[in-house]
Amino acid sequence: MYTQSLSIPDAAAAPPAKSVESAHLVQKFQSRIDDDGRIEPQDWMPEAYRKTLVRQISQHAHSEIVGMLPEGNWISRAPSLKAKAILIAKVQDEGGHGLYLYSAAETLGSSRDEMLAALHSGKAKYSSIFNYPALNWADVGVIGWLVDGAAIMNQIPLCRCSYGPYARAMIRVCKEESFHQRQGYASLLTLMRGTQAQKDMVQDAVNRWWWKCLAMFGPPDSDSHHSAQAMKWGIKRISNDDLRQKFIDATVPQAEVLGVKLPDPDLKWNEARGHYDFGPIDWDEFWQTVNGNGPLNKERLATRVRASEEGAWVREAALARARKQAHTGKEAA
Ligand code: BYC
Repeated sequence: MYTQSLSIPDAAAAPPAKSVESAHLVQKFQSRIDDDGRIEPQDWMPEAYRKTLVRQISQHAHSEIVGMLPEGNWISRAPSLKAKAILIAKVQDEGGHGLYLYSAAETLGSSRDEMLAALHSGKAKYSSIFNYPALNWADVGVIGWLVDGAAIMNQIPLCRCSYGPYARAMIRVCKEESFHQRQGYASLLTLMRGTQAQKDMVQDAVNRWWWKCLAMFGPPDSDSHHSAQAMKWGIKRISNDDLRQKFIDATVPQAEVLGVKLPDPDLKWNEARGHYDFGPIDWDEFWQTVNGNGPLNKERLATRVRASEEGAWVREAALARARKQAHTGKEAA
């Protein structure tokens, strides 16, 4: 799907950056974006555009594979065989999203090894939300409903991102995320039809995840240092604050149907704005978590590093087999 990466000229063959980034090329590039065209891997692009995309797409890929961990912990404890099968499929989907996204980032000339090394060393970011624990079975449903729900809200506009491979990868990711969101909601509906203890468990999970999901959309627009340029380049189509508001507006009626209370005393419909007003988000806590000091940052990273080390022999074996096949293929030809 992403073999175009192979046709990217290598650095040695490319003319010096300064002469390449001439006004003419920049103007042609920007006009294509302004006309809602797509930039493809073999097209000329400013170095800063390429770097921004590698940063965002690799962070996104890391979020998918770190995002497998909180739910993955519940596979062995799922309350029924059916619930276990659904959860395994969902966690596997997230791994698949990571693969599409690493592949999309590779078309920009960044290798998967480099991207994973940045994750493992703690240099690269991934979504803040995955540094919180999934404490009970209701958390698994709430992650589907709210975390995947927030993810879709943020990712639907990325299907129109100016960079072709990212936009195309997002189409499939969004279809699968929508399914995840619905299965999470369905699982919560089941619990809400159960005993008082089950209802309390759902409410407790919603109380713990709600504010963290609102922070997933990123800092307020006034503090979002990448937004203006990302919007100009057609990477971001809707701002952090506008997406957050859309998510809240869409989620309040879902919470009413479910029968849970969203933990915000300031949450109320504002007729004049045509939106729900909501209370202040704890941005100090968000930045603490983003900067490595959330409840589970160290544990999540250690788990990924261990998985990578323990899987090294599989990668080595696959490479040895590929080399052997290439060699035998050559002899046969
Ligand atoms: N967590 O200038 P801003 C999923 C960082 S996967 C951590 O607004 P930008 C799922 C930001 O990186 C969900 N860091 O940045 C998976 C920047 O720092 P750097 C992941 C965050 O890029 C499995 C700084 O704050 N989705 O849902 O314009 C199971 C300033 O921010 C966060 C994506 O990755 C955060 N929440 O906007 C279930 C979507 N927010 O890089 C579910 C693609 C901000 O300068 N990414 N930061 O050091 C995006 O749309 C954008 O990158 C963001 C941030 C909206 C996240």
